[in-house]
Amino acid sequence: MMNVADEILSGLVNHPKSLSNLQWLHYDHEGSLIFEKIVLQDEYYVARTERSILKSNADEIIVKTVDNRNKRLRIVELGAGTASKTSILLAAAVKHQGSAIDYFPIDVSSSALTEAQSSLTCLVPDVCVIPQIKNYVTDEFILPNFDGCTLVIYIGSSIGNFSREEATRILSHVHKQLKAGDALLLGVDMCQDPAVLLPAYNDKNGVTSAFHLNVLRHLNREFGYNFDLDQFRYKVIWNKHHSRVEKHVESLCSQQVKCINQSEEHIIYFNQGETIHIEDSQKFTNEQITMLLNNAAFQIEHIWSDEHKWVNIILARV
Ligand code: AVJ
Repeated sequence: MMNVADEILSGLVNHPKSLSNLQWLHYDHEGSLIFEKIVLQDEYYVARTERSILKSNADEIIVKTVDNRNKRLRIVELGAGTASKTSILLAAAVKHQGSAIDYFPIDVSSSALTEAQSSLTCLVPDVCVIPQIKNYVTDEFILPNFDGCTLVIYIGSSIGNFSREEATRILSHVHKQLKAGDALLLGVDMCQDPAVLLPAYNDKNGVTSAFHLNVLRHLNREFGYNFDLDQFRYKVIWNKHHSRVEKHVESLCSQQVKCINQSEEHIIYFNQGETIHIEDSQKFTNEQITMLLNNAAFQIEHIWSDEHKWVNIILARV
């Protein structure tokens, strides 16, 4: 297995250049803060829509998840961030169970988890928060034994940031840790008009642009690169064939970027207009998402959606 610095370098010397398999590079402290601003942008319908589906259906989601009233529930969340949407489900779970519940948020950003913990303490005091700072793609998360129902929450359509193989691997790994009766709650963004999709990833305030350019800043700070952020710009493309929004960072001129790592020096050459493919947001059809879940041995039990069918929240069973 390559180490992280080598993976980054190889992504940058490849043609075409791509870091889209290193999603977590977006979520340093700064990036996590910018992401919290993205979800407030008018154009970014994904978070807003998902929140409203959760608000309208939280009780039903919990009732359907815990099919047996005598069973206790615990909730695990992949890529929990600040858990602001999850608080809706946690409140419904506490109400349903009538006692405190354990919540295990997993995220690469320790600052986001700290924020999650302190805001939940105020919002839903009957939740016992047990955070794990982890990259759920590369690291195994281990759960203590539990004689009840485990619900793994994976919302925000983050599954869309991964290739099909990786997405299957992530879901299969979740499946391996669950037992009969446990469930997965998956939030996915569905296929729709590029006229809605493109602005969602290119807001007029430039927040999404800043989010992606911040990856270069992260590389400068942590991995010894010297990207000049003024010489790059953010570019978004709708790839119809793959049904995904592709996010790129484009070089504004022909230039060289240096990387000094463990006293070795590397030079990355950019042509004018050359891009680094930095992130994908896959948009799913019903068939695609069903297949993805089935490939990871999950069965769809129920789907909640919004009036436009933009976002689906899927309860899937082991
Ligand atoms: C992390 C999946 C919620 O792809 O929609 C938002 C990340 N990137 N704007 C998405 C993102 C640019 C986001 N999710």
